[in-house]
Amino acid sequence: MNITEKLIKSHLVSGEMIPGKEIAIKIDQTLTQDSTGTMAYLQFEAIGIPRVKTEKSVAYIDHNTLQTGFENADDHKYIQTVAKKHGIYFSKPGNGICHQVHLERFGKPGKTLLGSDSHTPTGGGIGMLAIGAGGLDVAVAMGGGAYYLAMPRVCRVVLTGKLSPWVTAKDVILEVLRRLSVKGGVGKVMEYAGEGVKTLSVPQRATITNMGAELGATTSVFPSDEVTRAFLKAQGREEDWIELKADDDAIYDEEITIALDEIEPLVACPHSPDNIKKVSEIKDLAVDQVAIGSCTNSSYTDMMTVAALLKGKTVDPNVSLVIAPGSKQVMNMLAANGALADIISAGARILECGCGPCIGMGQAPATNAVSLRTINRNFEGRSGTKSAQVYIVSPETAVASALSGKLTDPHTLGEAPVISMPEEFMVNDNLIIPPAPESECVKVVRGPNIQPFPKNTKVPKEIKGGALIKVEDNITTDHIMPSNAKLLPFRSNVPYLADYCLTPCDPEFPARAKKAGGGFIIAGQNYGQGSSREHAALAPLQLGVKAVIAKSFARIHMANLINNGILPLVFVNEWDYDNIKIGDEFVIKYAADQIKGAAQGQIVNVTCVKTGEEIPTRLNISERQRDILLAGGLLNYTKESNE
Ligand code: MIC
Ligand code: SF4
Repeated sequence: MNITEKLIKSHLVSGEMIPGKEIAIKIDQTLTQDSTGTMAYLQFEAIGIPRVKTEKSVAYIDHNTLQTGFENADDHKYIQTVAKKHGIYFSKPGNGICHQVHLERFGKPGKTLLGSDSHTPTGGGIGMLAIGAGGLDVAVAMGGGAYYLAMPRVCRVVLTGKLSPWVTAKDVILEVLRRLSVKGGVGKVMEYAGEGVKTLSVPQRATITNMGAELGATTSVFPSDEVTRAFLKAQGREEDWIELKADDDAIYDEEITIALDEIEPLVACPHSPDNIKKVSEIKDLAVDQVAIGSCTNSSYTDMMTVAALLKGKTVDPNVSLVIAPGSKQVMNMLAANGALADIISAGARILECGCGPCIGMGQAPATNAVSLRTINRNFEGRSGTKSAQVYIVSPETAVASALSGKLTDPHTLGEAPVISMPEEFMVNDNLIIPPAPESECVKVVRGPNIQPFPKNTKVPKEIKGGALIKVEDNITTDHIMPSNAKLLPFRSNVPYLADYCLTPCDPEFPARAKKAGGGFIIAGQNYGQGSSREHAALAPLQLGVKAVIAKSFARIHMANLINNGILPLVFVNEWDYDNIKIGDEFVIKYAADQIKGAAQGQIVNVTCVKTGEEIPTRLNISERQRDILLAGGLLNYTKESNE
């Protein structure tokens, strides 16, 4: 067996391990972050299980730590108290980005991790089966329920040779994205193998598995070997290590080979992580801002490299360099060994350990500005400035460019510094609060920002509505439910957020949807790529959206739609997409029967009210998902099953 099969087999609860078929796996660990966490815990409370049944569940506060008003602080209080009551560890604001901290302090090779954040696969860097999901799926997993997914195909990514100086793990994953695109990983686990693996440290591996999310992959995984062991040992948790490797005769569904020594510094150009060029190809691109950090590139070794490159130099006068170390552990170590002073002296602006600019929480670039970032997604507008041009680069390229004022290949800096992994990390978990031993005495604090979330009802006889909006290919959840410093504080207030739903595509959409009393969204390929935010399903639900008809869907978003009782219909004939106009009225007759038939592979017909013509669609669902849709969502379904 390959590693993926081993991990799945040891956690399999039901289903057959045949690619594409639905399987259910037991979840050992969960993580949430604040922006998806409030909803996940409200849903967990609605399920009504008193204490989590996982081995370890952790609630992180990392996305919105600006606290520009009471809203956010209220959310944090709610999460802290709800976590304490229900058996969940709480990582306080300032302790760092969930994926970085989880890797450092909690992740264990051989375990499963379900996180309400699309970059949860970061844990694959230490041999976990780490998957991103919607908040409701995580809530169910916290309650001891299995996680359902389509058995992935496994793509073996053979790494040969070793990276040349100045070439980084970021360039490796950008090369994979160049080859496979943002749709290239859909339905797959990317399993890394080959002699190149042992040349990569855990943080490098984690950079690669983190950005597997940008391929649309279910997850990515590395073997757990001596490198993993050394990392865990340095974190004071060698006992958490187990070896994990593929059998010699393991079979894979696909294979690609990446020669590490042939890769050059790469850059993802606006506005997609797969729009890849060589750094050396782009000449004279003046840079206004450089942001180093995010869950992809904020490890101790990343930051030490940055410090070594900045030491004794000065940031270009036209560049604002902002740096957010990924965790308190990293920041603490940089402070203790003097590297932080080198960074500060060079003129960098130090931000709190958290997501920050990556999710548009501050540091929005100027109009038309060029911003180089070490983040993982550069979707239009995500930085907080629609006209900004965001390029994704490695920390090395980021520093070289911050010093010169234009996009610069780091080779120009001379000899590359050699940064080794520390033998001991500074371990101090004083920002992690364990849960209360007894739940009864803890009172959950709910401020006024905690609003009820929309709930769906059983599927009606007929589903009727008009085409409310028509959008193109690769629409991201940042389009569907934008996130920025103004909106992030309202993640526990769906009625408020709904007024911003899909506004980057069409500012009139929320008003139109409300006026019509709901309807249908018409979309192109890969609809809902990017974040796991369930709000991209909840806000449409709030506006009365009953179905999305698209050419294809991204995995997590499709699951979120189903979990909230919204039909994700796929056009059988792509030309039907071309013919639909905003305002066209549709009806899905005998909705329940058609949904039942869809689980058997039958077509779902959407009838055009005016012409009577039928648009054939598919609803690619399992029998369980059929029952979820019939019940009007996972929450109703879970309650019904518990009755
Ligand atoms: C992101 O990178 O887009 C986020 C913000 O971390 C999201 C979660 C969210 O929308 O809150 C993700 O990746 O799932
Ligand atoms: Fe945070 Fe950015 Fe990572 Fe999302 S991608 S978890 S916003 S750092």
